[in-house]
Amino acid sequence: MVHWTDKERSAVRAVWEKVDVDQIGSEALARVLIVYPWTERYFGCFGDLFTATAILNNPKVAAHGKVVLKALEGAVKNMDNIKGAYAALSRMHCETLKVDPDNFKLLADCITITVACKLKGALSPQTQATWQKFLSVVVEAMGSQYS
Ligand code: HNI
Repeated sequence: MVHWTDKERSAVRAVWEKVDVDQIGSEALARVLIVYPWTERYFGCFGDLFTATAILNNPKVAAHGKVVLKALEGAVKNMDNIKGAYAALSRMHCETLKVDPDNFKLLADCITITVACKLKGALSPQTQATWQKFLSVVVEAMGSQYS
């Protein structure tokens, strides 16, 4: 089981409190689709994803980005059992959506970059380290039901 110090718990909470879920979610998902274009294959019903501009202005990308980031709240609130909190979501991504689990890390990196663009100097290297530790546990949990 992952061990969290009190300092790490409060660092994760502090970043989360500064995150505007709607904005960061939309921007992070758009970033994944632009930087790693092969991820578009999972979003065939989202309409026009042909250019970066189209992705950035696509309302379905924006809406889904919010849904994904809102799901992170479950991890922030269950830091001692992220795997349990994400078991059903992991199974769904594996069995129904058939998302390659390598993509979870790509999304996590895009979330960190989007958060960093917003927080700027407020995201110290130490806070970034803790935030990335947190997201790596999320990535592992999202991959936990793949066999
Ligand atoms: Ni993901 C649906 C959370 C990574 C492709 N995804 C969801 C839903 C949540 C969610 C919540 C909605 C579930 C429901 O309807 O019951 N996704 C997460 C989280 C991560 C993640 C927390 C990683 C941190 N998803 C990814 C990645 C991809 C992905 C990396 C593909 C590259 N997700 C999808 C697709 C759907 C989806 C596709 C269904 C979308 C739709 O509306 O049809």
